[in-house]
Amino acid sequence: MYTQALDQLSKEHEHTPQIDEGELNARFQQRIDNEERIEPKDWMPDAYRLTLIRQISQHAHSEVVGMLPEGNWITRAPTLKRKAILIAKVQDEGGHGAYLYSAAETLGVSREHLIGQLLAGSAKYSSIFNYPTLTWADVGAIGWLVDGAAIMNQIPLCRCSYGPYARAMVRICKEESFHQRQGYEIMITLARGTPEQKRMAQEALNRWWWPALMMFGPSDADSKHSAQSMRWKIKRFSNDELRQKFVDFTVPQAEYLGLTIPDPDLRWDEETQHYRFGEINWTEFQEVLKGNGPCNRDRMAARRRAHEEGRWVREAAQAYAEKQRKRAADNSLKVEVVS
Ligand code: FAQ
Repeated sequence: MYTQALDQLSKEHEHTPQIDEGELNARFQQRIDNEERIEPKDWMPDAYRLTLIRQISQHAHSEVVGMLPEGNWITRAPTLKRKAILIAKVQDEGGHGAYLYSAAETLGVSREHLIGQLLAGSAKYSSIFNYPTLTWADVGAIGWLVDGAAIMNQIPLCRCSYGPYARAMVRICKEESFHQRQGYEIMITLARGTPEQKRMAQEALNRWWWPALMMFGPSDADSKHSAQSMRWKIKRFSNDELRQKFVDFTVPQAEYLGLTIPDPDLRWDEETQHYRFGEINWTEFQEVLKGNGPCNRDRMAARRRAHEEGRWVREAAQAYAEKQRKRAADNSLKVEVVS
């Protein structure tokens, strides 16, 4: 489908080699400012391409590594219905990874290369997936808070300037929205259950609240990519803006559950009409990014093992595709000979 993309700037570039890089950059920025979508075959600055490859591949890795914390509970889900829902959710996350790797491939990088970077430990994925799921309530808290934070960050990505990424996000956001509701429904059930179930829900909120706020990335003052990504309309809101929206949206939900957000500094500010919240532990965030979170090593070991165990499936699929290709080639030869 991408081969049909309009290719105005590239064509102009081909036929009028006198257009210099500065002029191409200016025209590119003009297209962005006019809210035009950039498509794979369009001319784009190298830095724009690299920024997208970085962000989309980190996003894809996050979806795939993100299958692990909840996958841990599939065999122990409390009922058959919960198990079926959880299997479907975890499978959706794998699907999101697949669309996102495809979106990254439209920028001229192979999926094998990106997955190789993840397995070699040189690629980032979201900090949130380096925390453990100790009880069933963590599955509820992940759906409510982690998918909730993911939606807050990803709805604006549906308007990202790069077409394939924006289009992938539309379906992903619909599915994340279902995930968020199923998580909140688990939390409602636990919060209205026995005192022990309510305690489990509170403890899960205590564990996931701060890591969920960290998902939005460093504060605006420390976010090295935000300014440029916002000029290119890859990002539509800054990290702090989205984090604030998430807090404003989620605090009333916690109140409805009768649970307490683990932040003594949290308070409603009449003047700004926003919740004020305490200082995030940025040292913990940096440590998780460096690979020193509670589960970084386990997550990487699990991905590497899964990659090795899936090798025969990839090889079998390739061998089958090759067989089909040969058969199609032989058949078209026979048709030529007969005619
Ligand atoms: N964890 O300058 P910025 C999900 C890195 S999907 C790890 O602010 P940027 C679904 C950042 O990459 C969750 N690294 O960067 C699900 C950069 O590193 P680099 C993932 C982080 O790109 C739910 C450096 O710090 N979502 O949850 C984090 O402008 C449930 C400087 O940061 C996405 O990926 C972090 N939290 O903004 C699945 C959404 N934050 O490359 C299963 C798309 C920052 O310089 C179960 N991505 N870093 O080495 C984005 O919106 C952006 O990339 C941000 C970061 C907002 C994450």
